Amino acid sequence: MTKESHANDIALKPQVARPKLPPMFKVLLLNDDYTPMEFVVEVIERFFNKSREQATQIMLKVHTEGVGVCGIYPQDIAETKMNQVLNHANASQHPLQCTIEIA
Ligand code: TYC
Repeated sequence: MTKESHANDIALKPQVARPKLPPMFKVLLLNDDYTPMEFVVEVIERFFNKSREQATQIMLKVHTEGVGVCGIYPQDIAETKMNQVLNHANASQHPLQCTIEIA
């Protein structure tokens, strides 16, 4: 048997196609005592593409429980959305806080 044919006899483990998914990040809103509810609902509608009804539910969850998830995205998109929320809140002089956390 030649060296080449022997090399070809080594059994290879059947490879399964497992396309690697990117790590996902939750974008969280935090409650505070000053940001108007209406402003928070508009933020969730605008930056997280939620309906008025969905945005209201998320806002109320944050208001009552202290924190709520607005969406889950790959890291670069999650960071962009967090920064958009923080820039808009700062420009509007509201103390609304937004953060990201690995899902
Ligand atoms: N707690 C605020 C109020 O009573 C409303 C609010 C909800 C603020 C969600 C921030 O992420 C927040 N006006």
